[in-house]
Amino acid sequence: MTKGLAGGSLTKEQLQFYNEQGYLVLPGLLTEEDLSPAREAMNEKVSMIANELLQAGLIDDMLEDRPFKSRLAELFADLTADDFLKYGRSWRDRLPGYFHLMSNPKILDAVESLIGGEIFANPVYNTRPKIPRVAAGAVPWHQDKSYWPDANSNPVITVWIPLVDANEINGCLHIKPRTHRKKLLQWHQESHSGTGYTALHEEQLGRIETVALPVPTGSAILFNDRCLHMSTPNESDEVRWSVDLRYQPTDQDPMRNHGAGFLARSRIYPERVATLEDWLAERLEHRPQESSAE
Ligand SMILES: O=C(O)CCC(=O)C(=O)O
Repeated sequence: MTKGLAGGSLTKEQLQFYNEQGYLVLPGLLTEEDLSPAREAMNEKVSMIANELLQAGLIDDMLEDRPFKSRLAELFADLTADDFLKYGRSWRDRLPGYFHLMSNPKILDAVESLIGGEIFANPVYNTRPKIPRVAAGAVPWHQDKSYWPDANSNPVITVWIPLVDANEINGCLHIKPRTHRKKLLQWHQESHSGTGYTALHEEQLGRIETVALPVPTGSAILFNDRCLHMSTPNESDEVRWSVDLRYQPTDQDPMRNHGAGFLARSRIYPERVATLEDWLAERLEHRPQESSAE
């Protein structure tokens, strides 16, 4: 495979595939070591939830010895979808593990191939603990842009990463290739999951085939915020853990009303790249120490 012309890690063939098809799968991009800070953050949250359930008398065992892939599912096995959704259908906790993952050079190298070396990590990042039997686990067809219709930011690149093997049983991502240059379609808010996902009607999907994207742990699926995608229900007994991270060029709308993103990479101003402390403090701009009096 030949290296692409732009900076970044993608080959010419990968770039060509992304440009034509509107998505790209990078199998096994990340190692266990790359994923472990984010997994730690997820474990921390699960323990917090287990403790709350215990205090509320909803469970009598925090299941601390259970593996990452099943503990959360087991905690809610005898509870209702509403009990689960109290914690949200997806989580956006500001825990260090997520910053480390979002700043991972392997991810940024791939993104750099698509948008160049000035990379802003968009404030919208989600952990998705898709547990069995909860309708909100299945995400209807949508374009991510429907969640920020007024934002002047284009492209926003999603990097979707599973922390367990994602397959057609536990509800992997599905995509409609070549939809990445579409305009924003008229969406509606669905009402059956109880969480108000944005959704499209069947007749808006056109005749383009659907591609299921089963991928092993640590793979990355890249696509932009116009590309049609969805995920199916989790029919397994375990949790389909994933994160979706987002990046955009630094000259785009930082979407402040969605939270504080951060400067993840700058080839021009490397000294301005956010530190963990900047991110935890939700500082939007990161300047070198000596120029802070400007
Ligand atoms: O992880 C999923 O099931 C859906 C993800 C998704 O829709 C997204 O990342 O925009």
